[in-house]
Amino acid sequence: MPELPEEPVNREPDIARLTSTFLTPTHDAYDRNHGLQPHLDAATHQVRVDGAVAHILNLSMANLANDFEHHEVVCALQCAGNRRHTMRTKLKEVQGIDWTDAAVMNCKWRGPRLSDVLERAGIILAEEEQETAHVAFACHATPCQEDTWYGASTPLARCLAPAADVILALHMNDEPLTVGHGFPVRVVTPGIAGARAVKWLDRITVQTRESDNFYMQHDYKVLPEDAVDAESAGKYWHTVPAVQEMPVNSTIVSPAEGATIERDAEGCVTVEGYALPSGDNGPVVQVEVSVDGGETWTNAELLRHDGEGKWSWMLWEAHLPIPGGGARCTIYSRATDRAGNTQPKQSQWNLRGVCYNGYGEAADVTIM
Ligand SMILES: Nc1nc2c(c(=O)[nH]1)N[C@H]1C(S)=C(S)[C@@H](COP(=O)(O)O)O[C@H]1N2
Ligand SMILES: [Mo]
Repeated sequence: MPELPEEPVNREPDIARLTSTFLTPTHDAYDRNHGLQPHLDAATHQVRVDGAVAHILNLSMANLANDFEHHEVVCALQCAGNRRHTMRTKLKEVQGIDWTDAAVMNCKWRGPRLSDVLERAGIILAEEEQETAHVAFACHATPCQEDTWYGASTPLARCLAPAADVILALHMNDEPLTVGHGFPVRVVTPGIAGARAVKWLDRITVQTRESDNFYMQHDYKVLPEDAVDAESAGKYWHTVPAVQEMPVNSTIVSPAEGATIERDAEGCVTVEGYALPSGDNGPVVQVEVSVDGGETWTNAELLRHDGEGKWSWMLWEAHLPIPGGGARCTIYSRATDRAGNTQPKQSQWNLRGVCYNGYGEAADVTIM
């Protein structure tokens, strides 16, 4: 495996700061890297489109900027390991970076639609093949910790559907991409785990199978509960599907776990957080909050913002009457999306700690 000269950049912002704005400013967006960040030259960089296509394309950044209509999408982009800390502390130890709840960003992206680029290349697969084919995305510019390149893939059907809003992003929050977030071009796959949003994109391949990159085949999978170490996980990597769509989720940002808070003049406390829809089932239509261990639930107010849509997160706030005088409580949140998917109290433990979507929780809060 490649040995890197330094550690890749992996960090998440302060959660209260992150949720203080609907659109995440670029400098507050989490960073997740399996290798060092390459500094690419937009003047010479190209994206090759190949595989089962009639015309191989070598697209310069000028081609991507000028030859296709540009499309804008506001979407939540989250690491599949977001909330891993909750899984490992509530359920059982897992392997992976100890992300809390801020490995998620809600940004505005702009660039050509992947479906338009694929249309220009011309797919040459039979209809039955198209149903199971994938579009593989790759970055060969920098080696990773577990592979010599980074890659992922997403089903072709989704990449061809204009409504799925898969784009080759040249802009993030109205500015050219920063180096850290994939300059000069990255894939943005709304509703799908961040691992598939390949940065520093240099190749798009239409193929009948998934990407064979390490991070597609041997990571980012919800392994069964009896996979408890590398050895017992071994037999599952080839049978368990790679994570694509992320589950419905919510988290409590304030009050923080262990906090002591004052009730207001009406004897209420304010609870705040964010919520995420599952896959393409957005937006979130309801967030409920409980201050009595899940016995009774009260609807939170969903805070509306310009630019919101089916792919974006929802910030929410609830004012709840609650006994004071030093009483201790655990506060829960649970979100429901447009398709009726609701968070479970706890979700399945898995070795890599991905896709945790149990109730949002602020434990041990003291109410004065
Ligand atoms: N080339 C490349 N693309 C990548 C990665 C990477 O390590 N290399 N990390 C992936 C993962 S796991 C996530 S969660 C997102 C993180 O995007 P960000 O760094 O812009 O937050 O990028 C994805 N794209
Ligand atoms: Mo990730």
